Amino acid sequence: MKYLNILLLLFVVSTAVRAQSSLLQNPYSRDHISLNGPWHYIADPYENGYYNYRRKAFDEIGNKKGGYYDNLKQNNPMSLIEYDFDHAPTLDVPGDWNSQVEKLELYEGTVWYQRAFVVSPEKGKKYWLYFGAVNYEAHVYLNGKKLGTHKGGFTPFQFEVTDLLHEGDNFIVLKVDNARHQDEVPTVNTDWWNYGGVTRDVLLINTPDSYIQDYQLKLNPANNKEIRGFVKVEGEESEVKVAIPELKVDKAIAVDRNGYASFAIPVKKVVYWSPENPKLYEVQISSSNDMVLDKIGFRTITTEGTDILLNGKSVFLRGISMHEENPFLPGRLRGEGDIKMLFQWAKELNCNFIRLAHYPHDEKALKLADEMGLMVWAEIPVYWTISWENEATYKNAEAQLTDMIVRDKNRASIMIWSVGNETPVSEPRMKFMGGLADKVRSLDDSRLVAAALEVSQKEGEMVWTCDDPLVDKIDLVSFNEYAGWYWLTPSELSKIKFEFDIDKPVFISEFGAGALGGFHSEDRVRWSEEYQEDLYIKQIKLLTEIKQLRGVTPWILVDFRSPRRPHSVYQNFWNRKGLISNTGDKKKAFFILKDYYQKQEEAYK
Ligand code: GCB
Repeated sequence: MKYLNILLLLFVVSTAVRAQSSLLQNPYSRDHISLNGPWHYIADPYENGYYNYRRKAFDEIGNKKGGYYDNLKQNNPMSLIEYDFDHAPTLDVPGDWNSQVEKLELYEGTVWYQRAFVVSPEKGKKYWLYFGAVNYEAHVYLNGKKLGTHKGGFTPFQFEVTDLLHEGDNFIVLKVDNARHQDEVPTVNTDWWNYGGVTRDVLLINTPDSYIQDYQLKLNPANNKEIRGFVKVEGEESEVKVAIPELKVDKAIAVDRNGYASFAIPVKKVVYWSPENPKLYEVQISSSNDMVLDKIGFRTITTEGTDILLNGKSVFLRGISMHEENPFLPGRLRGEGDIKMLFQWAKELNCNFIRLAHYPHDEKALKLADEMGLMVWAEIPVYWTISWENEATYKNAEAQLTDMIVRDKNRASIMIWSVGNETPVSEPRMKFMGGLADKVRSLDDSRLVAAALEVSQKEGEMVWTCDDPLVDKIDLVSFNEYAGWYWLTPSELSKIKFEFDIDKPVFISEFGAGALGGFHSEDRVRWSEEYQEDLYIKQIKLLTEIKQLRGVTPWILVDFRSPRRPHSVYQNFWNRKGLISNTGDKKKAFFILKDYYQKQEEAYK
């Protein structure tokens, strides 16, 4: 009997929560209203709004008077309601809470968000609540009803809400929890601030009842005179159309039983996307009653021996790593203007490539990279020591990887999917990371697969290499090395060399040194701009000796906040490896790298 009750309870709980629907491709091109702006919030470190005093979730016991998601109002002066969203302060969405409210700077735990909105839902349409990203775990309620939960702080999720919207007044309540846990992705230990909150846009999207759910257009990696792809529709449709007016493509394609229309369209004169000419074509995808517009670039990226070939031509990736953080807030980037600021700095540095570390950045960043001509390394937060043997952790990482690829697969700028950063070699980790690399290949054959691995010393010599067995499964010998900072000093760099005996392009995904902007020292002592400058000079010398080297993304464009960096004189909870300080000033090393990149640009013309 007891088991039956538990089973029944499980049934009630699971049917009460809606399944998340497959992500709508290109949400911004759909008819939508923005739910950005001020949301009321209540910080709830004890999760009072979720559990009763016996620590039972109100959700599960069906108690309608406890959960904050009921958003009760005190209409009667005698009633006892111990929260009140309408009089609670507000947080801006998008935005993390740490940078908006001083008291929440170091807070990790639950914050409730609430906002009201008015709609007039139209018959015959479907409605979707879309979240660009919420860090880390979100429980979502509309008009008091639970839509579901989502884990992962950097990927989008959505719920269909057609039959839950009211004519007129509606309200959304979110429970957002950014507590760190060992078995999550990322895990408890990182070198960045754990910014919590609704950090990206919230949209209420509507589509026709039968609608275009997803699509992809790309060059056939083996034939650059053919555009391949698919359109996926939901609902009764027998045909879809793909049009690229500038290429005179206008093709009707039959939809199969599963809603897929696959195509291979020959094209004659395509102008290929490249950093020098980031050509994007307007693409129209339409069904009998739906239409989505996009701007898509066409290019191939492959490797041949130690070369990386963009549209068949050898390139050198003049890159820089960056976090999704605005040093002036300081906090998560809050919009296109913020993203543009970072990308323009990268352009000033003569970059043609950016590493969006260590997690998927805002989808708007990828659109901007497409437009600005910056090639991209995109990554998931499989960082340092993940719980390699936990099946649920793997599933979580794989889901984040899949969502990133599904979201961004039409962005020509993305050249490389990275499955993780500095993960320690072991059998279980090999299985985990190898599984992720296989997953990428099963989802996308038009990009390279990589990971930021670690450097290794050859026995008894001052010779360094990367002997991580994961190299066999990926396309680059890509690794981080902190010679001159965590080991050796800049002046000792002349004693070492790098050697690689594998026929793949070598890519250095990180090197760097910390410098406090404005701190100068003729003796080039640690934390001075001169130390960092010297390290860049010596590193570049070392790099030029690696004949297989095809790119670098030094660490990092701008100083960023990190709880791992408490030194009160030099750090003050900032990682100081930025080439630009947290006040936006360029440090001396910026100009060393800029100069090197200018030369590399000439060399690869
Ligand atoms: C690394 C990590 C990066 C850190 C950096 C550092 O290897 O990949 O996330 O911030 O080193 O500054 O130590």
